[in-house]
Amino acid sequence: MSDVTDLDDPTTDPFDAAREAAAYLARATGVERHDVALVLGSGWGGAADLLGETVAEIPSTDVPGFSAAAVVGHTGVIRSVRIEATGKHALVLGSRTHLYEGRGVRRVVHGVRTAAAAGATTVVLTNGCGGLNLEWTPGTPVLIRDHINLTATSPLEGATFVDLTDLYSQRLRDLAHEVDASLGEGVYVQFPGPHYETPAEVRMAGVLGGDLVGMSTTLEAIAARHAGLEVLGVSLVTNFGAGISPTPLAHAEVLEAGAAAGPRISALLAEVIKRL
Ligand code: 8IG
Repeated sequence: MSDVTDLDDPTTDPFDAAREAAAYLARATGVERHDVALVLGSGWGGAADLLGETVAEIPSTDVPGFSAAAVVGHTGVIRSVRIEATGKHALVLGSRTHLYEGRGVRRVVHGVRTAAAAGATTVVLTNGCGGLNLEWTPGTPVLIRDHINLTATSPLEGATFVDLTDLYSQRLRDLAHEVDASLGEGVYVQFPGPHYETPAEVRMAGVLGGDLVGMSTTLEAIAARHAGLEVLGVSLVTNFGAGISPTPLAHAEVLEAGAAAGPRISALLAEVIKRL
């Protein structure tokens, strides 16, 4: 019999797969409905610890359609957290599938679609990225105001025309600014990766109107909007984009900057989610 959650099978409906995954999570967590979803990127691993009580932890590989975490510093665990202040339930996706893993765009957005099928109306997409602004030293969180998708692909299939004006909710950005008025905002440019940019490509991103360069988020944001979710995007600038600073990029410095920023971004996430 065919597996309705096999995202590699072109006859699989990815929304059926997401519903299956959501049903699995409801059973495994005992939480019927999750209100908000959080996707944790590079440097954000510990940032969900202040949200509230962890009700359940599920290895993502147990959930239909999910694949193992591929990046050091990302954890392949899905957590159900009860938010202390509101009694709402958050689904915390500790890892994501990146486009550069080559498993297809359906897998990249499966987490977001699963969150929507689980009842979420809001998704907070976080990432670690390179910054073009010299004022954003490594460890600075920045709100995503808009994006430029340079992956040459879309999570949507067929004649699915979705309006992406205000993709990154003004309401949620205002709310984040209530928590931390000093937060900057920027345009996130997604490159396919897995290599970092050349200095010329970083300059190009700037000429195009970009402020942040990374390898995730835009495809998930598009899928989230299509699924009816309100989107908040927050980047942690973990390094200057190539050519912006004279120091070469290393994954170790990415992890270091993330760790140093921990307390600020943890409090930021917790306070924003309390206000949803
Ligand atoms: I962390 O400088 C992190 N992720 N594309 N460029 C791109 N992705 C990143 C970078 C960066 N830093």
